[in-house]
Amino acid sequence: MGVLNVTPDSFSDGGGLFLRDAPDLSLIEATAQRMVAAGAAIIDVGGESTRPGAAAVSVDEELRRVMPVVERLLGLDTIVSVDTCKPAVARAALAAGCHLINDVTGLAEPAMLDAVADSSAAVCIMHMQGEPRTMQSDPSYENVVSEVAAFFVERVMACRNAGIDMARICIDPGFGFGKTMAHNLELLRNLESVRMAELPLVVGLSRKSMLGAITGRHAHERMAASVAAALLAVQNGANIVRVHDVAPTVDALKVLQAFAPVGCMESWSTAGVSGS
Ligand code: 7PJ
Repeated sequence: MGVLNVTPDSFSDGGGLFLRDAPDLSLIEATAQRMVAAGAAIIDVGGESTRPGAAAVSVDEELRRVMPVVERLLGLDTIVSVDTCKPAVARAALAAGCHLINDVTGLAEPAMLDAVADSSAAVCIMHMQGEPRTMQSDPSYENVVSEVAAFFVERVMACRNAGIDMARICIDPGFGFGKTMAHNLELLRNLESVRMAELPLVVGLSRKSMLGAITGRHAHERMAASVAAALLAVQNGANIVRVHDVAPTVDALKVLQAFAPVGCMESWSTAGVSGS
């Protein structure tokens, strides 16, 4: 899953896809096309920064940023994902034909459940403790692994009650979302313990601050650290990795796949490797 931020204030790519306060559609399409050519199967479009302390964005502003991009990307041969927790944005994106709603609040808003249920699209349920503005102030858990696993059970049940079939759901432990370094490490080491049935596990570690804390590097210098983290995530069971640097990640995963024991990466494929 390649990350395509259409925010003027994203911490990891600094709003480079904006032209005088509006999304630069030609540049955005070219960027997405490059990710697809490099092996991304999904492009995740986000119009609201969820980094710790980021300002909230209005519905109108998020629609203005995201919708032209979604419409443009639907012309490409890729799965179009929209990273939003706003029902109005999800409804508009789904009406336009987007394939996946990626909600960092795990469909916390009841209207989000209905928006997804009324479509045939897939959904990614991510775990977060607290809310973006304050989530990193003092995250605390008795047992982060079992609490994240219990959250997935509760949210998947809510989805099913709303009429969203299991086959449409993937889950994500939400690295860095209301989690200390120790919590993130605990989750990564025990990724299989948060798996629920056959649901695909999504992991996003790309350029995150835990990699900055480990390497001492700024967001735009974390590519090698991010590739290493993606490899670890896949080795530990991730089925989808959400990354900014698609080409180097796909190369690393091809090497992992070539050397991995037969059968241990059955649920993993990249467009470049398998053609699927
Ligand atoms: C994630 C996300 C993640 C999913 C962001 C960033 C912050 N969606 N959206 N998983 N992170 N599913 O990219 O650093 O980890 S925004």
